[in-house]
Amino acid sequence: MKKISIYTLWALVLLMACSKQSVPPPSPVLPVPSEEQLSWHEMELNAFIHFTTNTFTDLEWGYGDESPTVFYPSALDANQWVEAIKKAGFKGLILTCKHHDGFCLWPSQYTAHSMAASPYKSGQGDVVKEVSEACRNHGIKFGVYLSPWDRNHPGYGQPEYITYYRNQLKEVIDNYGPVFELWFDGANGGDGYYGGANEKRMIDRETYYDWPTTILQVRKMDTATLFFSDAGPDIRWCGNEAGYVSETNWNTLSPDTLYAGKSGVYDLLGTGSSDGNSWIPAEVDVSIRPGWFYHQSQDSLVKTPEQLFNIYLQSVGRGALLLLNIPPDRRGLLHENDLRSLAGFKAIIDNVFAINLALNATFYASNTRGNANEFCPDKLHDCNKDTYWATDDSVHRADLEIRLNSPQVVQYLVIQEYIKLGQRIKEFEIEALENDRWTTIAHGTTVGYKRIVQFDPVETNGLRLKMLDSKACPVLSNIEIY
Ligand code: FUL
Repeated sequence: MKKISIYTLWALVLLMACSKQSVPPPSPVLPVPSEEQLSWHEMELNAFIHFTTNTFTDLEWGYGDESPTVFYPSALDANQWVEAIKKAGFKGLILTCKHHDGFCLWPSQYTAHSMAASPYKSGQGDVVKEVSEACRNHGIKFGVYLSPWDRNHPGYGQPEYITYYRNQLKEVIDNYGPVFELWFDGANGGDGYYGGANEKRMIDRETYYDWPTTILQVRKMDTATLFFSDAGPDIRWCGNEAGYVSETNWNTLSPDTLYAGKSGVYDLLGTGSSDGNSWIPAEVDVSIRPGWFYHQSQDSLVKTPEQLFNIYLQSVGRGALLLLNIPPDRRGLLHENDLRSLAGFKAIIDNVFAINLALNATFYASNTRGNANEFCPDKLHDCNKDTYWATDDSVHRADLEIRLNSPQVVQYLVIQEYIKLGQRIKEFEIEALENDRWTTIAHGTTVGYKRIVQFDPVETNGLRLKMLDSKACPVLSNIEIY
């Protein structure tokens, strides 16, 4: 028999070690999010600020004939807004620089219907500047709502208005950018002042704005800006203004299918579609008050911290981003009642998610990709969003068992897919170990960026996440237990 030399043996050992390290990562399930969309997902909580002449006229939709002189906040303090939302855990702020009434919160060179004609700071004021600077100073990302519908502009409905709108977009981005998100409202066309015409003007929503050209214009100025509209292209509306996204929430959607069926648009916006050809995640916009603008009559109707937490679970907890509107009052300040609710909301979040029991738990997986260390279940509680557990390609059903050191009362399981490689999970179940028996305590469908599953409190020393169906091998980056 031929002898194996020490060198050959050494080479074999090396080869085995290398092959162990070289288990290939899962191929992405397309489409996947862009870098900007990934950062947007991680923001989770953003604030919406509705503020304009409506605040002073007690309206929700100004007709467009409001005198700029009505806009007169007595104690406007953008730092107060930004400090409050930052303290409550928000990462971005989107300001209504112009709502449907057409009044501009900055001194636009393209219209007289702006701050420059208001008594605020004797016509020298610039709310967009104040807010964008406060955001930058406090590390909050600044976003812009610029209503496509303009009930003041005489040219609305004609091509000249599109030029006006694009000029204003450029003006706002040039002067106050960077802008992380541009919010294009779907409410469009109807009656209005229109420079004194006082008539009804309807537009063809599909063609009038020529959005692709506008979007290209902005992309040339800032490649990082994300576009929100009903159908994207970067962020979609969740289909309602009540504070929730569908329990089944795919980040994927084929925009051209959205209006094809005529019915079910709102449902489709809520669910997305598992076979969608674009990554267009859902944003849940909802107001802390019944109205989008401040009305004194609604001071007692501010949502409670508990209601806000519920909204959080049905938006962020279902893989969407929550855009919570908090409208400043006539002083130009966030009202005390709203501040109280925000602080209470934050306190609930801090309290519920205070101690992550998964950190010291032991994880077991029914399958680990290539038995490789880099894909092992320990990656699920290593506090590193760039590592993940994955199964072999052929495995689309898998179980994760999480053993706690001692019995604990638990009520929430947080699951995060590693969405850089696409959204995969279609259905899952959660079991708890009670008196040595596994009992099903929750059932769900999609996961996505984040899924917070709330169940009846149960005392247990073990949970099992059963992934029942997945588009491809499951790839999870994080698990938390509270
Ligand atoms: C709607 C608008 O008509 C409301 O006034 C508000 O701005 C809300 C966020 O979007 O479509």
